[in-house]
Amino acid sequence: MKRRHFISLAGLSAVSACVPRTRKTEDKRKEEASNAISSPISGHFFPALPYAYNALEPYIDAQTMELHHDKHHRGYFNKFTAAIDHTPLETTSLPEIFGKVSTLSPVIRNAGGGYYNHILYWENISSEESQPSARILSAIVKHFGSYNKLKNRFINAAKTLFGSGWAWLILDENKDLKITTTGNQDNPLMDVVNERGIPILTIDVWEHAYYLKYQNRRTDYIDSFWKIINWKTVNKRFEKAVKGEWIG
Ligand code: MN3
Repeated sequence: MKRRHFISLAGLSAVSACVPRTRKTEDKRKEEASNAISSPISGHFFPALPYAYNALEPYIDAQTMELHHDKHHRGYFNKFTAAIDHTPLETTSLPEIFGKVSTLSPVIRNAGGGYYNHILYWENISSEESQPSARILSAIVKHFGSYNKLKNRFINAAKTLFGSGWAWLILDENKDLKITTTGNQDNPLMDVVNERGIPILTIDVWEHAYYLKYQNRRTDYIDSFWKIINWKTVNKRFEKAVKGEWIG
């Protein structure tokens, strides 16, 4: 139940979380499948990367992807499940946890955010070309004026965020699309942030997401990110959000 709930929250489907999007060897598939683990207590699930480490070259390099997924993201998952397993939170859904995170231990906020945010991040980039749906484009024009204005504002938000954190496109409770940023591993589902909403698109601008390839050139990384957005996933998240799947 917990895993099903979480997948629904993340806007993923069981199929898209498991099916590799690029051709790879059977050994590679087996190795990556063995990377996917779940907590036997809470049922929270650490998914394998949905493509090969090098799938996003030259935009994001394989070494960054491997370290980012297998070390950073897995570390957040391990810390989060260690903090909630054998506590009343082991049966609490992620949106419920995030909705009262201000009352919980900082490790829940930091590791829980890191666990959830990275799943969205992997899923909203891809080597496959895709396009915004007509429905999200229409909402983008309504709220931002044009696709290019959304792009410029999102890139600028990510570029100017001071320190480590994330930039987001969200759908708020009034069903308005908004761009927002969060520090550290906070996300828009948390009761500690100023602008809350359902995540539609996100970029990780911690230095570990880009420093090996781009060093201090965060803007170049953000420009590359924009070229590999997986609009199929973003379109799906938008559709779920407009149906009233308001979380938190
Ligand atoms: Mn990261």
